[in-house]
Amino acid sequence: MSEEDQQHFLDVMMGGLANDDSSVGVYATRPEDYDIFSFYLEPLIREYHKIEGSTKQEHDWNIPVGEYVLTKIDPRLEKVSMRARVARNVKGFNLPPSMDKAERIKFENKMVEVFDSFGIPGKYHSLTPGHKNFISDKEADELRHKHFLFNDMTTDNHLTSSGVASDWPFGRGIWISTDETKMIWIGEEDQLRIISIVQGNDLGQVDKSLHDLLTGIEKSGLQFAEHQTYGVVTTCPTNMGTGKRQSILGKFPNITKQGTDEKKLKDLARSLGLQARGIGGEHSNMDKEGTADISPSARFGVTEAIVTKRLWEGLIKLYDLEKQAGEGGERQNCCIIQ
Ligand code: CIR
Repeated sequence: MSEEDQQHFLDVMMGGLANDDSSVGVYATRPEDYDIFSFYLEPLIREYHKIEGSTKQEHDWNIPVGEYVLTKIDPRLEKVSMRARVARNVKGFNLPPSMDKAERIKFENKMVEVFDSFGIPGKYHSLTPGHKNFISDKEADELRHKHFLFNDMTTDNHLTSSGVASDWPFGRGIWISTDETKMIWIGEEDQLRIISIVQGNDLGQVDKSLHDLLTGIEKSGLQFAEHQTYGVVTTCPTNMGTGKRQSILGKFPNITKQGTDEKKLKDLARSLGLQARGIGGEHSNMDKEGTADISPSARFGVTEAIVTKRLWEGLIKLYDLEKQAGEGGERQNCCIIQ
């Protein structure tokens, strides 16, 4: 390996080297890292997404509306916060860990041109000091309170040590549709996080909303970075493939013993191919009601449609375990994790 590549490899590993609590511990700094360092990243990607043998990423947005309806699991799940997002990075730009301040600002301005012309009514809010759409700290906090805007990235050691959070808050912001169901993050872990949040009970509705937004952006002519095997290129290898993460915010007071035993829910979720996070995202805590963000872990080797199906099937099992835990279910739960 050339000296330059050795330096890049160190950059890729930095998040893990600096944080003992890393679960993955790497962030790609440029799309080509996935080829240059494939000796390391390929096994990691296949292990995380549980891929045996060789698989090439396929896409399929054919997701039924009216089928994955949460009230079928429990009639009380009438109004649930459902979220789906895809991570995207744009061809011709470095990935966020190795962007410099000028590149971050250039990228943000390129996106503002897209927002001005892509035809979905909404507004861009910038965190970049001096930007024409700049919002104050107070306004930013209000957007965080509504769970729209991402947190101050400098509070996350994984993001600071890897360079993802560098130059904060330059080149960062959020576009929000007028009806507040669609949003686009600029300059977080990926250059773009394209998101839909719907309060309701039909998982297919949130997919439809997200796909409409994604298609709108694609029509603007932006070309996303794509890998011939791994699908969409993302900063964290856990998002390679579809880049799609689909979740609901659910309450699991019985499993978590009123939020005091998060680990129990995380372990159960893992055994079902799901991930349970706190409501503030990766590495955040759950509340006293055991409110957790539940999503399928795999994004590579599955299509967008399969991600939704896996969430649905996992939720059926998880809510059943929650019910059992409420019925003094230590007995039943004893046999789930083997
Ligand atoms: C870790 O290794 O724990 C962090 N780098 C985060 C890994 C999970 N992926 C993510 O947030 N996209």
